[in-house]
Amino acid sequence: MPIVIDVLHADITTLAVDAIVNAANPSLLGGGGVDGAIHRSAGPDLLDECRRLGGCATGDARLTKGYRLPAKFVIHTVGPVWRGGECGESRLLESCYRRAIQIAIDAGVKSLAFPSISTGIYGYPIELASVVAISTVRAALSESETIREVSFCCFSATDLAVYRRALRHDIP
Ligand code: AR6
Repeated sequence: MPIVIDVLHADITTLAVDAIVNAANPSLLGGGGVDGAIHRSAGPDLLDECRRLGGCATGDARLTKGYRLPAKFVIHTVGPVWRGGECGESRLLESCYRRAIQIAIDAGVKSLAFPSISTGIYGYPIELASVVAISTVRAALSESETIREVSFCCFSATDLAVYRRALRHDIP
């Protein structure tokens, strides 16, 4: 069966997929942006589980349950702060997508949704980040026999247009 890669305009906390990815910070104790929205929707048990994880390095990821979210799991990853592009940002962003896919495979996830990691508060230009996101996910999926659908969940119409363009230009 072919793997579906799609782009959505939605609030990621509303998606009834097996796992959603959170753009977290190294403490894993919540924050603004999509992280704040996920913690608000999941409820306080998510914060309790995150506390027990003891943080996460930039470029790495951790699995928790989804609690009150429609998604069964949350995969928390820590994207790089954009510092101009010469500080290993693209390598770290690739690592976020690769680690999240690996954790999803290990958890038996079939459907997975990503926000646009690092492109909000962390300032990574979305035109560059979307290309990294799509090409890394496509490459990582070639090693998966479980994942059937990956969605890139865009929070604004402008972001959606950028991702659609990047998806068209990426050569499978
Ligand atoms: N659904 C989908 N996408 C969303 C949502 C949502 N509900 N809310 C925001 N976005 P950001 P970062 C988009 O700032 O840049 C937190 O404080 C948003 O429009 O959430 O990785 C963490 O604790 C943007 O396109 O994450 C860290 O400290 C994308 O999600 C820091 O922010 C990512 O924006 C991480 O910054």
